[in-house]
Amino acid sequence: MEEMLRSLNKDEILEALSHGFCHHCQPLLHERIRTILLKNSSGKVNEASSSSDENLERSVLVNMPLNGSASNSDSLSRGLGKQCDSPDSTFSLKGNRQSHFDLSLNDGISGGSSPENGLTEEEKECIRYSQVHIKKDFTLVENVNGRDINVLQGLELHTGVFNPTEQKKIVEFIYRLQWRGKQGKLKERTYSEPKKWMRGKGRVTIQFGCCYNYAKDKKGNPPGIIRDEEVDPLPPLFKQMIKRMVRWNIVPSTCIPDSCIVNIYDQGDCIPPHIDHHDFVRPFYTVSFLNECKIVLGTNLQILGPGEFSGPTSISLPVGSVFILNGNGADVAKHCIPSVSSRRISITFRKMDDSKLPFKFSPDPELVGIKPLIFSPLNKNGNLQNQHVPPLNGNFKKLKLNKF
Ligand SMILES: O=C(O)CCC(=O)C(=O)O
Repeated sequence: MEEMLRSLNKDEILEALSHGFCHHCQPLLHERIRTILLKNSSGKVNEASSSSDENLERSVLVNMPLNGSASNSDSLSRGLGKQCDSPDSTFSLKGNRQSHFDLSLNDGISGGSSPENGLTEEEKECIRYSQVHIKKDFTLVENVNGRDINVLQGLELHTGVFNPTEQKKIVEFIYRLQWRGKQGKLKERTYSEPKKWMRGKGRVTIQFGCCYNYAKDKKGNPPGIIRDEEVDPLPPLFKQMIKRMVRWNIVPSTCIPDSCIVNIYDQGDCIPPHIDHHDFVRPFYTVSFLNECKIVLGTNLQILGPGEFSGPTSISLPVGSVFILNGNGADVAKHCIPSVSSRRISITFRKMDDSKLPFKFSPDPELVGIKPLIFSPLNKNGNLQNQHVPPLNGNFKKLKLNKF
């Protein structure tokens, strides 16, 4: 038995031991095993394994290598050989500790972080960014108030933004949050789970930055942001995700999110048809994890039964992708997630309207002034370059990466 366990990696052991456990017990078991493994490997509990508030924060106050610049393959093909300028090369590096929950931009790149591959962090970030694929041409023409319009105008799907290694870190972190919510270690309005466990019952939600009411609550508060309720602030890992999305030109620097909702959908869970409340400005952004699922869209969505919704069109949301809702796609079309066939997690990041900020809210300085990567039209000799797509396994040393 011991021999057999030794032959498995950590994830396989976790999977084998927790298979069949309910969604309450699985994160708890994961957490316990991880703590034992960390204890064994370091002789004492690693800071990332502790579940105290302070250590949870500390474990994610980590140094994300942001001193680089990149382009996705389209802009690289327009601009490869051009200099990449990083206007915020010194942006907000906090602490030096490496952590289990660090998002490192070179994760998953062939050759990993070994120094022999000869790539700088900037070059690795270029490669990662070049792997992001963007789709913006969603079309569904519907007649609205007597006019034919594209009700999906404004939607964008960016795939490959968070790679499998990063997804795993983020999901593990979310399980830890879920566990802490269950233990009553998060603020009361941060964590909520549906009372009844049946198909179409809803989903677990974890809110950061503001308390959002989906429907009139028992105190009579209307739907929207409840300004006098407090929830926990955005965790550092989620801020790292936001920084990446801004740097990679996914999130405009004019609309940097200051709140988010984590949705944990167990099998059968759903979110009914809705248009997001205007207490949040547009655009807003949904990142998907664990399992691909379809988001159903249209001006007229049908409720067929518990968790069963239908509509004129749907878009598949791959894991690691960022789906942007803006324009008609956010405000004319409704959207919903019908009952999922297997567990899925999403994080929807949103910026609050200034006039709806919670009374005790103060902007997070780490999220102020993040700048997107910029590609200047010159190569290292000051000449314009030929346009070509970067060789992903090729020599990125050709790229001259300037820092301010
Ligand atoms: O889970 C998703 O992809 C959608 C979430 C959503 O629509 C919401 O939180 O309002």
